[in-house]
Amino acid sequence: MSLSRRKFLKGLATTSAVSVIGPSLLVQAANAATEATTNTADGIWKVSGSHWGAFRARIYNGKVQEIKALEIDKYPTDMLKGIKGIIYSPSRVRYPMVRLDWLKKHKYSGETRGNNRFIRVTWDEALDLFYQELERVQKDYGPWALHAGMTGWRQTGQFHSCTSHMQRAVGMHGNFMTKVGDYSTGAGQTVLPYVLGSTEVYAQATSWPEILSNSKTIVLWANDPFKNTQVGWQAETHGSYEYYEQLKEKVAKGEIKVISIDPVKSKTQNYLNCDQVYVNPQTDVAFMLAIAHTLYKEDLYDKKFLETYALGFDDFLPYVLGKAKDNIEKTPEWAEKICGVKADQTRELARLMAKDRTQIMFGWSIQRQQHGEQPYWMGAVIAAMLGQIGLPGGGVSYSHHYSGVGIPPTGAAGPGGFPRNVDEGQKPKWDNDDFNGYSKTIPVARWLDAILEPGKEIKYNGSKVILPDTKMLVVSGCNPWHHHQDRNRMKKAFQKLQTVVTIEFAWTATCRFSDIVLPACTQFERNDIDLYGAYSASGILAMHKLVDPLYQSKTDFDIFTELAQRFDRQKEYTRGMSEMEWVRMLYADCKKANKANFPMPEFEQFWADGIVEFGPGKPFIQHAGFREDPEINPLGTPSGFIEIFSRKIDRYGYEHCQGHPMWFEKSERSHGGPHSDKFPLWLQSCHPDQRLHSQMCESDEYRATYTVQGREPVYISPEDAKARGIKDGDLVRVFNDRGQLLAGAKVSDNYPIGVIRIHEGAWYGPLNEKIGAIDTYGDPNTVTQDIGSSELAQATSANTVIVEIEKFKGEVPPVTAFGGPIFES
Ligand code: PGD
Ligand code: PGD
Ligand code: 6MO
Repeated sequence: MSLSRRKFLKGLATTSAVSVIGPSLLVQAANAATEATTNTADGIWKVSGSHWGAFRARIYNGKVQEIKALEIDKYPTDMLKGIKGIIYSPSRVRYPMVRLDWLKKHKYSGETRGNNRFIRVTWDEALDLFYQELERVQKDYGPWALHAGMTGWRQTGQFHSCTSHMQRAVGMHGNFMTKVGDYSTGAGQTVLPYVLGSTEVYAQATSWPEILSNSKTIVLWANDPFKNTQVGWQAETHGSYEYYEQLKEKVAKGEIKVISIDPVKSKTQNYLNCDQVYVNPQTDVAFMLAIAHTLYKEDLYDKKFLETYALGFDDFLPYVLGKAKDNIEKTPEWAEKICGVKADQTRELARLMAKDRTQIMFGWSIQRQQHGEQPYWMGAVIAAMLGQIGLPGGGVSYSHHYSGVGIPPTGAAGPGGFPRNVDEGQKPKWDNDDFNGYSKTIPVARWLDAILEPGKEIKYNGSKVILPDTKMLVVSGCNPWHHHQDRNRMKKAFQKLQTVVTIEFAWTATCRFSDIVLPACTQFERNDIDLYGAYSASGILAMHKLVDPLYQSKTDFDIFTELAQRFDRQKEYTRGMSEMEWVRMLYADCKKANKANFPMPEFEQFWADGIVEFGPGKPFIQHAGFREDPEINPLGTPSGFIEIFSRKIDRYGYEHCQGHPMWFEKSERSHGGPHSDKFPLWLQSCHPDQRLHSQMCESDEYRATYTVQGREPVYISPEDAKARGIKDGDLVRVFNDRGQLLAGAKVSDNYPIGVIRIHEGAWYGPLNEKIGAIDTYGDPNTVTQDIGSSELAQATSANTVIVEIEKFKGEVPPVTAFGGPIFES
């Protein structure tokens, strides 16, 4: 196998005239050696992978000098240029650090938390303190007082997946509060199981070849896949871009019509040169109801499909016709006043979708808003009315912009990972599961409420949650001072916490607001193994250590081995195995699982080659089985059918998520919505084109390619800029009643009046720790709103936020976000 594979790679290397799909985004795949580790005159080349792409790195003089895309990645991203800057960032956490005031002055008082004054301690001192704090909290309070349940975009690699290491080790010491759901798809993954029977957001969707040969219309609803498939949850190889290229050709030839329903001209729209339907932000449900109204009134809906595959259309219809609930008929004219889409255009779109094969593809941003459950539910209703669910190139999907979804899947098994939990039969040192009446698990985005309002009872997904009185936080593999909303509210909450421990390699704002910071190394300083292609399971990649851990950093595995040693659980934690023994075992288990269908070489061969490819996948059509026979292949909903009306949700009796999808006004909204007279601009905090959240923001040189006067860009329409006397390149202040931030104006025709954008993940750099202090770099979460989507999902509502913007006047403060802590000794 390996010989033929090598030949194949050599062939690629000599004919590497790969297609390039946009000079600003993609760099040409590199000619490179074909072995995982190759010695050349100017250094050693090693194979590895990352969220940003699989690559080869040249190491010379003990330093990573160069990164080139791996040959299998034909559409590498520009972000590969930022990787070196992560390793050698001036913002690296170099040593174990402890907050000065916490250590020396008033321990457990958070008054000055965030002042960034730290002192260096030894590893032993830091780990002793960490251990003592775990002991104290379990002894004085109980498991409810410890929150170690947060997760996030840990770097790639199945063995070193760092949150698993933290949770296994801390879990061997004692129990802790944990979370359900995530920030990405909280509202969607909660409502869709009631409607379509699975989360859908983390499900395989119809393969692109099927779509390209069957769809006549593709509706990208709040979806920018060309931007967002640049990064993946596992080692990314950008297989989807081949299909985007084909789609672009078909759009140019008029064979497929693509419509982007988005207030902004997205990167995908610009790339495909496709149509756009502009919709006022946060108003899509009104628009969708009007589409449903047209489909019904013009008899364009599929009655037979509804009868055979769906339940509850009759319960929903009176609402559309104005005969129930608010008694307003959801005509296109009614919707126009809310969503800004002309009534005739709504009718045209409805007719177009009903005319021929139509695939609706949702992005996720639209459900990270107040009542974010509604657009997804309503999207499923429209798709059911169109009657194409289960057909190739028809129906609705919620994941086509994510991690290899849509690339024909091979069905091969990927390697397993390091266990997150304690092993069966093992007990934690503090074997106490008494949560004192508090809930053990809370909806992910409500952890700050728990600190601020302990004991509060909230409604959640048909049950009640009692928020635990959090005293201590342990953070690894996520960055809450990026991912959570409303920084000033966070500051208030963090003043109440007793102890915050963060394990990190980058001195993020989360480190700044911690008490103990332990320096982890990056993924480039350890050996690992990963699946590549994610949902397509295209193959397995070796992740070779490029350089030894820098400064005093250690792998998370080593850090938690040493912590576990302090309560005599070292052996249980490691199972007596080293890093490479684990990597070998994960490979061996995977080889065994794939034995019948995907023969894999011995480990040594794999490690030397750097890659195992599983070959091309097979086409997949979402919900085809259900369409073929809904009795034999029912959906996972209570009835087994598509639930346009959910009795279960209806019975919960919630105000903002009732028995069928509905339009609800938002707490704040631009374009004539609530409070828009005071703050007229909608701030969207979409996912960055040149980062993964906050990761790579620390890559100084790469950051300098997009910043404006050293600040995060805020994109604004020419009209809004002109009205405020703002020019491209100006320093501006973005503000509302919750906070204020500095950013650099980028005036762009892609934005309509009333809409501005700052990409999420811009590092928070407050002028000081005081509540209200200006953020000097441009983190949008300085001004976002921290409320739950509804009683159903309680998910983040990051996109329900309005602001004002002005040219910055006065003395310009320096950017405080980068470069690490203030050393006191
Ligand atoms: P990252 O920046 O990826 O963000 O939030 P998340 O917290 O996942 O943070 C990962 C952190 O883990 C980084 O600081 C990185 O250095 C660290 N890390 C990575 N690998 C390792 C490792 O191996 N060891 C250790 N010790 N540390 C490591 C993402 C979240 O943000 C998500 S998924 C979404 S969808 C949300 N999106 C938005 C949004 O659209 N708008 C706003 N306003 N806010 C959002 N927040 C959410
Ligand atoms: P966004 O870019 O935030 O992406 O994927 P998600 O789909 O959430 O938003 C997509 C589009 O939605 C934008 O064009 C925006 O204008 C539009 N939109 C927002 N609100 C509305 C609305 O109310 N109505 C309509 N019609 N459109 C709206 C995020 C996904 O991306 C996630 S969760 C993660 S964790 C990954 N993160 C990254 C990343 O950080 N960087 C990159 N490059 N890629 C990623 N991919 C993943
Ligand atoms: Mo996400």
